Amino acid sequence: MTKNALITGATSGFGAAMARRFVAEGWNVIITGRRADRLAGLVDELGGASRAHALAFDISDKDAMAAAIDSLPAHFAEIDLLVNNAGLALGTKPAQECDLTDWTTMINTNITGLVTMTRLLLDRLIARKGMIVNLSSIAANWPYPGGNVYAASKAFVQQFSLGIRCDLQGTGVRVTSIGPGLSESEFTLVRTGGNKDAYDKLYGGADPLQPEDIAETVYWVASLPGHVNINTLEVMPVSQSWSPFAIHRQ
Ligand code: 8X3
Repeated sequence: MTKNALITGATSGFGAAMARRFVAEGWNVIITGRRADRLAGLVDELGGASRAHALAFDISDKDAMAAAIDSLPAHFAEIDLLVNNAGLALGTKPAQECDLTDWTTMINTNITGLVTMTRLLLDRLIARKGMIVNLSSIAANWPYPGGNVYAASKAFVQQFSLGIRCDLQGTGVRVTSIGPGLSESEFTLVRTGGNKDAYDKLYGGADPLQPEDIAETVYWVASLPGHVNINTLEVMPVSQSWSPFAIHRQ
């Protein structure tokens, strides 16, 4: 029986790469995002309505999300895998210079949107003994300047994943939190407010992770035998590691 994966934030980057990877392996996908035109283009690319179904909504709009899920055609209504990929970072400034609206937007998307989508799909996932893969970040475990609310939101994602694993014990539902490091995608253009120079500088000579690398990781996690649960996983490019603690001296 063909399996269905619902992937949030699938209009670009990790989400679009995951959709391509899962469809290539015979899964059907429900792809979600705000930009309906991009989703429609991806549905076409993935083989049309028999393989992919688009749900366009703003992840901070709970009613729109619930209505979209209720509208799923029978062919896509049973969900074997939820990939909570939608998320964003806004800004790299120190906390004392940050815009509070940016912080609220990150919390609404990275935390509230993710828990809402999870709650809305839990019964369907339990019915299928399915799986949840949440996209966290290395920022969940390793603080860096300017990470502030973004990093904290990703720590929430990681701990929420572990917490719901406890609650779901006995249901057969698997839960994984994946924390990518430096990755080349529109994520950085969003974070820097569209600053292409900052984008080029960040990735220059760094050989960062590509969306296909994370799609491969998610596919691997999802294709392990049903009794195996990867709890948390960090993935970095080889070029990235840690720095010494910062010490401010008088
Ligand atoms: C962001 C990862 O390495 O760009 O989730 O800070 S990194």
